[in-house]
Amino acid sequence: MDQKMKEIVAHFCIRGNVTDIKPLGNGLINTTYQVLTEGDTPDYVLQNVNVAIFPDMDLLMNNIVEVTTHIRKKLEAAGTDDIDRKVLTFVQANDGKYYHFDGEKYWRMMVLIPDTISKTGVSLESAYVVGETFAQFQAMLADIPAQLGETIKDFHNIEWRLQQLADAVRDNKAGRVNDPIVQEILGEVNRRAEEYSKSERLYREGKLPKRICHCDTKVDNILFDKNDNVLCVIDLDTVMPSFVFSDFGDFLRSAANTTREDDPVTDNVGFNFDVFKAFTKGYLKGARCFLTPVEIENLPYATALFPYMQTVRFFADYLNGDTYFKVQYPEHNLDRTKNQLRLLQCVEAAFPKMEAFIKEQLA
Ligand code: GN1
Ligand code: MG
Repeated sequence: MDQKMKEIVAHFCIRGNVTDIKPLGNGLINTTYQVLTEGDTPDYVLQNVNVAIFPDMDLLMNNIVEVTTHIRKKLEAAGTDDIDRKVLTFVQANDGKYYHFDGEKYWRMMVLIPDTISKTGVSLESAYVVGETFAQFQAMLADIPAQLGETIKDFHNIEWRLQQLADAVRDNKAGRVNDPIVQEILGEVNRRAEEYSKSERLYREGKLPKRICHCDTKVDNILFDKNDNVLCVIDLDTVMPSFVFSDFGDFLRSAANTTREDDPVTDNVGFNFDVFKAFTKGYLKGARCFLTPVEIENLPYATALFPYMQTVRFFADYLNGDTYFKVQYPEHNLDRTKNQLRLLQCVEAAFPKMEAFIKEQLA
């Protein structure tokens, strides 16, 4: 066990004797470790937070502590059992803060929820339950008294993402812009720009509200138990005010893709309509009571917006020379871009079907 890591752990108020510290998970932004302790004391999750991406550690941890505390209270009020498995518990450092700065990096610690399963895909049964869970998540946070900040400014603002892409093309930092495939993808992205900026237009016109959302609801960020029940959502860094489209669309982006988001074989990519149906059914069951007609009407748009936004983000990062998302090989972000673009095309082809299904659900 690395001595330096052990010292970092020692700054937090944890219980038990540490026996091992090892890497955990596959996030593209932060770096995560598992901290094992002897005997019956809990194990922990230690994370090195990427402050190049989340620059305000105080705001970030304040949001997270407010959100987890609020959810915990709601679960308690509802008489839910096993609450420690249904909401994350963060651990204070010795100075009372919820993070530790070691002079170079920022660290935070949470209690590890044991016996969980992380997945990259979902079954139809769990898609329904996840839909209901996200509706409940949004409903639970609807009356949070604290004012939450934007941990990443304009995170899911598609106009801003398109601007970043335009800047990346102009700057051509990695010299990748003139490649014919890059030009072809640019054409596909640009001809849709106006159409997909709809959410921001509706917002400016006062027709679309922002609510507290998770904003990173990919399947990997959900913990399941051994019986495929949803326990809780993790990766709370991006919890902030956004359109409900964020959680709905971003979940389907990963769950309804017939392959993983970085599969380089685009023929493997497809839109699993059964997953869409099951998830939407569960989501509407829980969210119908608070969604506005504009929100409901635009759920098919939301399903397409997120593959579109992720195409734009992976693509801009590729053109910038891979400075944001972790890559394993030089063309990784390009492969992710192609994958998400193909998913977008599949989702677009299903628009009439999605609309008909939602109508049927509301009848
Ligand atoms: C990032 O941290 P991770 O891997 O769960 C990203 C999401 C992207 C996702 C794509 C803060 O999430 O927005 O949708 O990768 N998070 C941030 O896999 O940018
Ligand atoms: Mg993650």
